[in-house]
Amino acid sequence: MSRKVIITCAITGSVHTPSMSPHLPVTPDEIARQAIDAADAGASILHLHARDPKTGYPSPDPDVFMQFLPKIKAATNAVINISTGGGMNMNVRDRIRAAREAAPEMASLNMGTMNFGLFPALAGRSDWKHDWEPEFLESSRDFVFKNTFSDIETILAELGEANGTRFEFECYDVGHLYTLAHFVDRGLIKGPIFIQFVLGVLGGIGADPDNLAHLKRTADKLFGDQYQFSVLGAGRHQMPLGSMSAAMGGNVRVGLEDNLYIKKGELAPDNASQVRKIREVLDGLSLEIATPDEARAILGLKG
Ligand code: KMH
Ligand code: ZN
Repeated sequence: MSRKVIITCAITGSVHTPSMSPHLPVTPDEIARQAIDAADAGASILHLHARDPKTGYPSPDPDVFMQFLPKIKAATNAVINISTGGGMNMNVRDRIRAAREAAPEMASLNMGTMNFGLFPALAGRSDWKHDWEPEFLESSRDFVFKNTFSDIETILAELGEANGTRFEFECYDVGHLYTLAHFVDRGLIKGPIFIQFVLGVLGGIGADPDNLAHLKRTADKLFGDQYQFSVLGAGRHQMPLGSMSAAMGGNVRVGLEDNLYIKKGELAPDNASQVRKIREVLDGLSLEIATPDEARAILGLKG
């Protein structure tokens, strides 16, 4: 099979707040609708968080996930990827509840503890403005995203070993690749390994081409041909670094979790618009996209 590019779309996340964009999906129906449209546009993996249906506050509640997961599964063949990163005010037990219960083909696994800077609020853009947002953004100044070695072990055991879920290993810095290699050495992680290089989060590696090249060189050294990579560039770095990933032999993640814009100064009307935009780039590079089943084969998913 010639190389196919896997597009992941991260639909809502837990970083952006509803007032930042009226197009950020918040209710279960909105999340389902935008996820289905993103899959129809060519995303083969859907990375999913949940939000409180009334306030838009990030939620770990499996019951909320169950209000949109069945709809997405009924309407698409996309790979479901449930976040275990959760959100700022969740502990790791909360963060893994939904993925434990839903036993998806894929879940995220964040490979280290770090300071995690959220993005500044752009106030006054929508009716979805809620009282919790100013405090949420203020407290993010001291947000330590906790992913200890034992947290990682717990997720590998309770999701991976117990349920056959495989992982999007989110690596925000070079050291996270060495942590990943440590778990591979211990036999707790087996290939094919799917690494999401995350660039441009404040507290992680900066978003520039040289850093991406360094991450890839390091992963080549540590994992040889046992891995696939994808790139998530935060904010305005999404499309440039995604395009660079594709040109370097990698895959791409887009979605409103990572960037609210479709181009400078213009909010993305939905997630599907970002999928279509990266598809145009891939087309221009004569690269084909992977279907969900092709993504399953490439990443060794349980299907
Ligand atoms: N929000 C992204 C920078 C997760 O859900 O596990 C990383 C992320 C974390 O997607
Ligand atoms: Zn996420």
